[in-house]
Amino acid sequence: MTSWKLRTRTLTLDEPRILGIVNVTPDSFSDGGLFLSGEAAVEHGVRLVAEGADMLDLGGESTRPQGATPVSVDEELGRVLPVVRALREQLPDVPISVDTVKSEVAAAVLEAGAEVINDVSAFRLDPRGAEICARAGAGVILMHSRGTVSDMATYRHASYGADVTSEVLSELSERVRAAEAAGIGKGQIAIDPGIGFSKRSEHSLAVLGSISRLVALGYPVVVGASRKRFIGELTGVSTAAERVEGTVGANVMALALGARVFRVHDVRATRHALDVAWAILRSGGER
Ligand code: HH2
Repeated sequence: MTSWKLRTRTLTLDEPRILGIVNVTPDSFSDGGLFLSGEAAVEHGVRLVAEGADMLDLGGESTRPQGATPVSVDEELGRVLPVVRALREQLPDVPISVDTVKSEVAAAVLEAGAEVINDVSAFRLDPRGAEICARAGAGVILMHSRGTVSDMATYRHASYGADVTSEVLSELSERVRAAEAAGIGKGQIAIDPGIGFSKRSEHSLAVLGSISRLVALGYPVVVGASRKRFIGELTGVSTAAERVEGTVGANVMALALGARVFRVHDVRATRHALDVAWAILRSGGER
């Protein structure tokens, strides 16, 4: 898969792509409250693009492991819609993705110019989102998770047999089939193993280590390892915002194993690392 069809354009994937995270939330696990005002969020997005982000992912509802607080449609829209509009104006060439599980939010942000809907439930929690994305021709990220917004990043549903990746693959494939049945084109879909979502560290490591099995499904693979708990556990860094080196290591490995889109908070470090890793991979003739 060398490209990904978004709402009004196509993103080529012949080089690693970085999705910079802009959390317009009071409670996100590593940067909650930092960019809650619209102005701060826009400024942050502009900075991430200057640092090398190819796209921006805006989120108005956290899924934090300590139990996220679900927000209403109005509240979520109040957070993200002004930021989508302002970024469209200031950075018309940068595709905007919105991280939401609500079809009403998806409809409004697509109308306002978003190119991608990033649904951490892969339209499991609100299947109407798939129809809305199909009608708009939007790009979608279908992420593997189990449970609700409040508990999907906890361990409540983190029980797997010996082959974690097979279970993730089969649950994700079911979501891909549902999305395609709703009318979303194959070329519009990217898939994401959902690092840390209903997964203990050993589960996250297992799916990352076998990410080539996701790549083999034929959809672009997105990885969201940024600052997550398994990195804290492996490095002993308890403060999430200080996990940049571990994040870079995870993303470089995921690139080597075939992932092409990297959802990160720390754009500058990731850009430099992925560009160097990619140059090495290409010089060895791998793609
Ligand atoms: N992880 C988070 C949120 N959205 N989307 C995709 N596609 N993949 C991910 O791994 C992913 C995601 C959690 O990270 P963050 O947005 O920083 O935190 P919070 O959910 O607390 O806002």
